[in-house]
Amino acid sequence: MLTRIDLRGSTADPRRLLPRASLDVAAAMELVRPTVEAVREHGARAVMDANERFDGVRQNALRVPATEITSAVEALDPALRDALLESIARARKVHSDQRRSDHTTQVVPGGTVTQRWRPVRRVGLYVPGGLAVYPSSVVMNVVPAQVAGVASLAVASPPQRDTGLPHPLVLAACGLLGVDEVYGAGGAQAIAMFGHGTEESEPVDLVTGPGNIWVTAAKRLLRGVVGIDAEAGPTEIAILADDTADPRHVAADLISQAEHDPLAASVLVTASEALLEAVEVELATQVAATKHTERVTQALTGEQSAVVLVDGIDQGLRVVDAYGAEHLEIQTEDARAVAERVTSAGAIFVGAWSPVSLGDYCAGSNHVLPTGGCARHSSGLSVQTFLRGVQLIEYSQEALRDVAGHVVTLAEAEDLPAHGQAVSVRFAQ
Ligand code: HSO
Ligand code: ZN
Repeated sequence: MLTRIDLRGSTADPRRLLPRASLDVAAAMELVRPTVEAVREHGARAVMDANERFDGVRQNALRVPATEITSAVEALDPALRDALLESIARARKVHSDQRRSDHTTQVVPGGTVTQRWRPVRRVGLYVPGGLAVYPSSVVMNVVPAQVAGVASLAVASPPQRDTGLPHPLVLAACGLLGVDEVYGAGGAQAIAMFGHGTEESEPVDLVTGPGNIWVTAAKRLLRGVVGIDAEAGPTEIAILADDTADPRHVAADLISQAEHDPLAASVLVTASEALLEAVEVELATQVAATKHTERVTQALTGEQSAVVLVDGIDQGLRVVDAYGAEHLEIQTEDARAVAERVTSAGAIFVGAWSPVSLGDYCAGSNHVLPTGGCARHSSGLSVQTFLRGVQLIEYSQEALRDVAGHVVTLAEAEDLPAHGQAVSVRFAQ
């Protein structure tokens, strides 16, 4: 079912040989530009027009009434309520440990630099609709923002055709988290609403959250007007596995992320032909038995998914580093030691008992992670995403006098003598 890429014996840079879907975000930007412009000019009316066009529902207002959030919480199935509360509690526990404290460095006696961390004031969190419903993404966006101390937080998610409101489970998750500013808005128009603001919603300083290609395109158009966390493309799982891995687990995990989207990527990296054959057998039965067979088959047979055959763990590590997966599972002997050697991945799931779907919901980790190889330079959502660092510089007269000569020398070398003068004037008689 999976395309085979045999890299055994190859010394070439694996990056160009690895599968990856190509998304034409530049073309999408041209298509969403009129929507973004209309929202900038006409505000909420333009958001509602676009919602009507793309989500098929005419709304009277975008903001969800507080009573709707309360009733969504009340209508929650008790088991689902417990599961969401557990997910929230575990995420809070992990994200609380990510908090940063201010730190002052005494550079010299009388000369200090303080690194101060302050939360972004207002953020817009986007929760996608699409093929599934994502209350778990509400948790993953809201918890780090709250832990960081963000004062003002708005959530947007596409309106349902029958109610004009976001999905009840999204509303319920907002209610459980104490979020009361929620909008029924999807796609590019939601991102434009956050970035430009409307008569009913103040513009935000930062937008976070995954979304489809239209959301990504709108984020690119608005970058600069507003801060953007990262571009989250179709989801990806890479599994580095050897003979000790259970083929049933490997197949189930490849399928789990393929279920998100026909464009999702599932990549198995192994030196074991025996494992590869056993996984193929498992895939055949498990794909046939799963609920979303069509979507999963499309994802697994798409150009973005493959089995990559390698010589051993060392080459396997070079391959997974070059790929920079959103999610990487290590299902090998001594998995923790192997995981220690990985340098590029959004999140690493270590050993047989840490599947990606645990991290999607209840590990305590965050599931908003860099895709498309962005793990080579970016991180997943965390408390840090919602903090800004400011440096405070404070020198005494003596401390400045001691270093004045060096400042003047460097300023003159750069042919910026007024820089030097701004120091020496303070000590001129
Ligand atoms: N695997 C997705 C997140 C998710 N899975 C939400 C289920 N619900 C991207 O990390
Ligand atoms: Zn998932």
